[in-house]
Amino acid sequence: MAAQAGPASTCAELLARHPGAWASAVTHPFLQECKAGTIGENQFDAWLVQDYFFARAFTRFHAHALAKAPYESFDLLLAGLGAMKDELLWFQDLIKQRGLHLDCPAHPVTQRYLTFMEGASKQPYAAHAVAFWAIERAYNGAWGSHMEGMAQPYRTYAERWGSAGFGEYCRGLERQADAALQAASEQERRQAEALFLEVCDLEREFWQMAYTATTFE
Ligand code: HMH
Repeated sequence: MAAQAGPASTCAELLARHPGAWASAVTHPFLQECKAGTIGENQFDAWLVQDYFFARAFTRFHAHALAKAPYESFDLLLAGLGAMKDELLWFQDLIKQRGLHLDCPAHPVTQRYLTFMEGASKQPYAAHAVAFWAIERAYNGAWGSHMEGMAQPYRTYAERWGSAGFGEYCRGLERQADAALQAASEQERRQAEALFLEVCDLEREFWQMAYTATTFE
């Protein structure tokens, strides 16, 4: 694709323009070590608890998106919200099974992600919808591309975001983000591109945070 002046006008164009930023969001030694089965329990547990904090805030971000979305997107977004109920219960069960406590604070990286989502929730819909797609698509890419041959129990966990069904959901999010970008002003598209790049950074930092966790209780 030829480089164009002005901000990207589709999600595919965002991915094509920023391959390095995207790659760093979806590939990390954390994922490779889950695949090999060599990830430390502390590292995995740190990810699990911090991602539960993330998922709680993402549910609010999702609800804010629903509140702004065109009616044509309700079916997709309501199905997604229903799946969040299941996801939050999944986190709670796994945290209990692994004997983890939730009385720790959100890590500064998680906190930055939570603040980012609060801010993005107040942006025009096109930017919010692009951030939403990027967040879900990042996990689909990250877990999905490492899932083949992944050691258990991580393989089962990876299914949550790496499955064909989740991939289909991400394509739905992409379609509705593209529709919003079509209708957006240049200024809004610029905001969308900036949020996309922030998601890439935050995803990379989130993996790194879990990977470098040395103690967790
Ligand atoms: C950090 N990014 C992070 N956690 C998640 N659960 C997702 C994306 C997908 O919802």
